[in-house]
Amino acid sequence: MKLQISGMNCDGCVQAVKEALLEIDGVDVVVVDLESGTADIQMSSADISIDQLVISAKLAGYGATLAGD
Ligand SMILES: [Cu+2]
Repeated sequence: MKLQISGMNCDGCVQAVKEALLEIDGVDVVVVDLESGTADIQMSSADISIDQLVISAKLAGYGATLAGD
C-alpha cells in the first residue's frame, strides 16, 4: 500500500512518519521517500485499514492520503 504524505520537509520527518507507521501491529516494512512524499507500506496483516494508517500519520503531525501506484 502506498500513502501520499504531506508536511514532510527533512529526514527527521521521514523518520517520524516511518516510526509512527511501524508502531501499528502488522506493519512490517515502511519505506518513506522525502522527494516524492510517499510511504510504501508492507503489511503482514489484512486487518489494517487505510484509516488506521492515515490516523497514525496524522497523530505524528502529517497528512496522509492513499496514493495511486
Ligand atoms: Cu522534518
